[in-house]
Amino acid sequence: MSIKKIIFLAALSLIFIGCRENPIDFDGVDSSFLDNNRDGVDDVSYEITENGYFQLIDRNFDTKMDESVFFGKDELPIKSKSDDDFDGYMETQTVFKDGLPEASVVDVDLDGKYDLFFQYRHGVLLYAEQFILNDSGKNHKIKRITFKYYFPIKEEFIDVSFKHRDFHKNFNNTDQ
Ligand SMILES: [Ca+2]
Ligand SMILES: [Ca+2]
Ligand SMILES: [Ca+2]
Repeated sequence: MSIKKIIFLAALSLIFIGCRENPIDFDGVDSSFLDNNRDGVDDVSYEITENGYFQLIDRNFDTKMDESVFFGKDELPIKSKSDDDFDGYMETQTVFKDGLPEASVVDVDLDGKYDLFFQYRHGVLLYAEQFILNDSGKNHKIKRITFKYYFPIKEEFIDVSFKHRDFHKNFNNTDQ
């Protein structure tokens, strides 16, 4: 962890204890760590909530935020939303455990039903699932790809009778 990040986190702790500023104002502080590509435009910002803070990131430097990570008061990430195809819509959600990604879902067409699911082990991608609709409306399939070193090593299809909306419907998606 960089010295700047440590100073920032210390400042953040003070904000939790005392007066709250939202979004955080870094005036008078060296905030170059908010400018990932050093073009003079900040790509990272922070917003404080009752239970922690959001880190908002513009990863492709088009000035539009495309990843929002929520951190608890212990500074560990809890969940994130992201726009991983950079089309302006946040289709991907991830939950974290012990600071590492645990599972992700992607709602490809933004209809409220998850289409892809990713399971991680210790933050490393273990398998991915895609819900495949059957034209008849029942006996759908799940395509599951297993990974090792992020490389696909196994592909299988699993017949399922449940509806598309039930595909990983228990995914942790509570808003702070
Ligand atoms: Ca920048
Ligand atoms: Ca962006
Ligand atoms: Ca998107």
